[in-house]
Amino acid sequence: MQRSVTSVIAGKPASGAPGGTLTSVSPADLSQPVAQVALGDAGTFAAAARAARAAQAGWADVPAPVRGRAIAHIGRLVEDNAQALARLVTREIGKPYAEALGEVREIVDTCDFFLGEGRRLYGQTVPSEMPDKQLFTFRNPVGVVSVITAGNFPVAVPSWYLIPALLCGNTVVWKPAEYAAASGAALFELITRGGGLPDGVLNLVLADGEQTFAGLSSALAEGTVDKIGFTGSSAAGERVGELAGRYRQAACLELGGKNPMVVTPSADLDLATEGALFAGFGTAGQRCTSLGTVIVHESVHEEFLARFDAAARAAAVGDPMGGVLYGPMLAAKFAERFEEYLGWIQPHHRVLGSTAVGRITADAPRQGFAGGDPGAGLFYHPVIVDGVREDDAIFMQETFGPMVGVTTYRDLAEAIRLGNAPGYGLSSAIYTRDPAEVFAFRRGISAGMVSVNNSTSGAEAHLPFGGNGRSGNGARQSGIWVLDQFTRWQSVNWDYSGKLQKAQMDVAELAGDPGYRLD
Ligand code: UN1
Repeated sequence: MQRSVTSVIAGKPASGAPGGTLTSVSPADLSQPVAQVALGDAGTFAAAARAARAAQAGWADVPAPVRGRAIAHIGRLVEDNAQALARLVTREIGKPYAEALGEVREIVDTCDFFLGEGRRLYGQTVPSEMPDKQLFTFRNPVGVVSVITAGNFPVAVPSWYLIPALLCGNTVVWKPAEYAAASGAALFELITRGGGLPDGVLNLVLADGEQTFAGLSSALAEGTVDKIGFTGSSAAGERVGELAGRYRQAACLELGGKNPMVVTPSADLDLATEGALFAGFGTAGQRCTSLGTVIVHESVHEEFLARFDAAARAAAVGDPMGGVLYGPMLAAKFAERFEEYLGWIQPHHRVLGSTAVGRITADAPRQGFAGGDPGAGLFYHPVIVDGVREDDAIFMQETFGPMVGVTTYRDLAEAIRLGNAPGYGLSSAIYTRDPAEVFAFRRGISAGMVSVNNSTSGAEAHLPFGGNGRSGNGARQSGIWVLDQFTRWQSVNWDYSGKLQKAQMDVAELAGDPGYRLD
């Protein structure tokens, strides 16, 4: 079945396609269209921001517990449509079905967390330094939030923004990845219908990156966007952050990663191998939390490498509707970029993990490929690149795709230094049985997220999620922490003494006896 999807502004599907049309195709079989996408342009984005602005005051007036109930209904509707949504995600971006179901689960988890927040959204009562005066804090919605998301998690990661932003009383313009437009449009329907959202509270813009940037620029100039949430590449995020800064805004940036995994001499090597396999090659290495480089102690390097190689060779790659470790690349542009990363392999590297390097085809087959003709889709061999050095591009840059570098270390300080060297700071992992190593690693690693004896990927939906350095600007999503992204604190002081009491000046001081000493 082929769908038609378009932008939706103030509850109305946009007519025409000022940004052109595209056909989203299944990356597992490029001959299978998934959706016809009518793209908007900068004007579409700006119009959506105006609609969101017009709806914002009304939405903020809806009591927070009522908004929380809307989130509850959204969660139930997503749950009741979980299989259909997961199937669509698998068809559109090639994520294995079991993972797609997990992704949908992450939306439900997010709704479960925030439905109760509608009855909290706590402020504080704070004592005053003067009598007959009381201090308070309130959380106010920021206003209009513009959310721009990637397509590797086409529904879960958007929900991390949309659900708390709406709960807090903001209205939203959401621009999903255009190559995952059908999944985005499906989530949009589930949220607006499930929540019974008034028109304009959530608006959908389907557009390419440049038109979105232009539309965002003009919306900021018009004053119709108050907050930006962006998940995508570090390069694009830097542009968005710079633009936001011109309007005195701090965007919530969730960018790339070069996530290290340290394997120490005391590590359970079977567990570390399993973790590295899932972290490096799950989702075809296309998570921002995917494993970048294994930093393994030189004493266990050969043994770990042999196990990791064997596990990668044995892993099922193929049809994402089957029980595979990974399927195809998300879309053609990711396959093209991955080919560039493969070009970074150098003669000093030892390449392992599969029967060939590059695209899986009849001429470069993968032993045990799980599916029909691999050439029909964008399937790539897993690549383990041993012997990466600090000045290698493969060591320094994110290589979005099924590629993992391996290097060695002598002492933990060196492992931590290597883990931090690329300058990202999203996720990290250490495999060890030594608690002292766990805490030294936690303290030294620059990452926002640390896994102990676990994969770099697969964070739970209610812990702070986000990174430092090239991975972001320190913003955190998820759980209670994201509330600071979508609300602004307002402090109130209320003096009912009937006179002007001046802070810091009209404050009583009790006279103590500072000279007193015990005998
Ligand atoms: C991403 O790739 O942008 O922690 C998000 C994880 C997932 C989310 C990844 N829960 O791997």
